[in-house]
Amino acid sequence: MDMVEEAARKIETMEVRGASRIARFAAETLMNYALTIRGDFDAKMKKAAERLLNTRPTAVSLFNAINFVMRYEGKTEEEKRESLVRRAKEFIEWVDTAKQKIGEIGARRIKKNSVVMTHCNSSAAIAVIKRAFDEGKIEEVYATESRPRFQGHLTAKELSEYGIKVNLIVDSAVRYFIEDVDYVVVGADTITANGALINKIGTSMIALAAKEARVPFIVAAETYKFSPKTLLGELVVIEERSAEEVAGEEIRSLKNVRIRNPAFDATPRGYIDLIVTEIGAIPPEMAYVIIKERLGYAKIYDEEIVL
Ligand code: RUB
Repeated sequence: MDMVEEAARKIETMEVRGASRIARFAAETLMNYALTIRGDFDAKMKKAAERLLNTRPTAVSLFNAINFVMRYEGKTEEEKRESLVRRAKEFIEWVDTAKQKIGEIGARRIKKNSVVMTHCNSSAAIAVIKRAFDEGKIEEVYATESRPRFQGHLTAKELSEYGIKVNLIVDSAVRYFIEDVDYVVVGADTITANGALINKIGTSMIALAAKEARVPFIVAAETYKFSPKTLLGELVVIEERSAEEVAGEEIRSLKNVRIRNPAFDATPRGYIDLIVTEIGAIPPEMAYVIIKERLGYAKIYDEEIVL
């Protein structure tokens, strides 16, 4: 369990972060753990899966990854192990190929000489930007710093190393610059059955500014970011992280001050022009179809519920 505990802590402390990376890492961890254990396979795997699932609550990619891997089959322990490893590899392959496809499809929606704004650090959004840049369509990018964890710095670094000109701005400067922007492209932690987007805190404010300025708002999201749970009426849990991420002791200890630090927010579907998935660019209204046809929600919930 040491291996699982160590992995869980890496997710909790955000050493491994971003919805896609977390999902891939969880699948990889379950696979490696399955290869090391002997005896009591189902119970040990279930415990490991639960530990990983309880690390961060918002990104449904983690739930989808774990459910995908844990639907292994087999009678003997060896058969189960083989099946689990196969499924984990299949999920990892899904993650890796989806990104490239999203880049290709998303880039087609970007016109020449475009300025793109992005928020936080999304591997899917970056795939679109890089591909559009390869096709000579990107003039420059506005990247928000994304307080309090400054994931925007990672984005600025990655794009800069790729040769893309980046304007790094504070989150509150979004509306100031939105008139200079042709598209907003962001990633997703979860997309609900009714087409709402759950992503890094501040995303919904950017969507508001984009709508006001008539700037297309594009979401880059693999199909494993869609939430089968929301179809059954479950609400997405928004993670609230510690006050220490926001302010130092001097401020935290003030008598009448309470620091709030939600890590994500919800953008209603009316603010979203397009969701670029690996199987096509769709309107948010099609979220239900993705959940039904791609994720097999009935299977997960009726017969094969794992967790
Ligand atoms: C990361 C974040 C990203 C999405 C999508 O939040 O909100 O926009 O996870 O990323 P955190 P990707 O840093 O708190 O994990 O497209 O890479 O899955």
